Amino acid sequence: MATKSAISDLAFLGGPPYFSEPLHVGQPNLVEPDQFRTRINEILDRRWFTNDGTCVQEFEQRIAQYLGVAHCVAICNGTVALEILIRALGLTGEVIVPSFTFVATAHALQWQGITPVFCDIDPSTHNLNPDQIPSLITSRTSAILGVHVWGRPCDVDALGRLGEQHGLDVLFDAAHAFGCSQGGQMIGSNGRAEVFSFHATKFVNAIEGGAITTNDAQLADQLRLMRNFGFSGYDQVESVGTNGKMNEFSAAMGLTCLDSLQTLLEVNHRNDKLYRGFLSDIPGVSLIDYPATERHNRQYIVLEIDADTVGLSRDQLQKLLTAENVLARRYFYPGCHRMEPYRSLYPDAGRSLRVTEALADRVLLLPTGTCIGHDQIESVGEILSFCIDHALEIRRLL
Ligand code: T4K
Repeated sequence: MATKSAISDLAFLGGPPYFSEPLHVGQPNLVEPDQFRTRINEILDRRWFTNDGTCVQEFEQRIAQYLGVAHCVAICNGTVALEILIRALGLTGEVIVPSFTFVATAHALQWQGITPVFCDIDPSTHNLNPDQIPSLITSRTSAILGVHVWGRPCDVDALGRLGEQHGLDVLFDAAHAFGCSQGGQMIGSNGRAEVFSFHATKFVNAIEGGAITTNDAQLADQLRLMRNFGFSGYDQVESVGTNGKMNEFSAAMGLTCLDSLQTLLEVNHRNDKLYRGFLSDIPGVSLIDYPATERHNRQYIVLEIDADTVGLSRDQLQKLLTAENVLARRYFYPGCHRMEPYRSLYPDAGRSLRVTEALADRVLLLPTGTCIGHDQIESVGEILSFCIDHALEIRRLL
């Protein structure tokens, strides 16, 4: 580690990087590698690698139980899970969705010829603003797809009411929200169904993985058929389907993470508290809040940077941190509507997405998880403070 006493010590300005190894946003959590190895050996011995194997079934049961939902259908990743759900619900035409989300949410719709209609968000929750939705509903609208961004719940009641009033399906992208609650109930039972991601970077990871959870038995049956080419038995195909199956090795990783769930929660909450302590006195830098009465995974350390107060833009801060090997990220910059193909297809979308665009310029994520501890978090805080204390001089040199 190299300490900073003058701005020429900053790695961006030629000094040595503070950290010799990069700190990532999203380095996978694996607390008990030996448990994973044991499971892998058992899978190898069983010679059953995919197609609704023992580990996948256990993974589904444990998730359903933990979330208090009737059905969990494991899928190979969150994106394919969204695609399968969208098809199973028979969505068509247009679907209302935030632009402030990972691009997979929009792609899952566009991939199936459905137009994502981007809706602005509430600046205090970063989630869909229900007040903006009625003006976006047309005769082609078939659903509202909410995203629980950072695991903070959408206003599910308001979205549900809008769905009822306008005859629209309501479904949720809960990719960030495993282990989070809404109104005291674990996220997983809202709307027609909810979709989780268990990508390697997620709170609970299955290397690549996803799941759809629902209380609708008929829908769950349909999802199971669709993820397996429509097969209901040997040589028997009921409907068009795809290959969305989760394999046993992924489920083994998922189960191993579920075994460590309590530790993962404690580590993330500890890190969140440490960051709050080390960053609390830095003017212009605020860490987003989580509802105090809800359960939350604290998987993301999300800062909002007020460039005017800080004296440096979010992007300048990101560059300074990256040079020190703190790989801070700008999720979900620049917003789906400013990415292709949406930018070309809907060039005017930004006019009604003012909050999204402003937020996309402010948000910066810092590393957390089991690969980072007290000293590193303190150092990240010190680097940020140092840069902001010297903002004027640094800006002249950038
Ligand atoms: N909906 C929402 C709201 C989502 O956020 C996502 C996924 C989805 C749907 C779709 O679910 P999946 O189909 O992915 O299951 C990452 C993830 O790839 C993506 O899963 C996630 N959201 C998104 C928010 O973040 P990137 O492009 O930022 O990931 P990447 O590869 O840069 O990894 C982040 C950091 O983690 C890197 O600095 C390196 C480190 N890393 C990563 C991997 C994979 C490791 O150290 N080891 C690893 O194995 O998208």
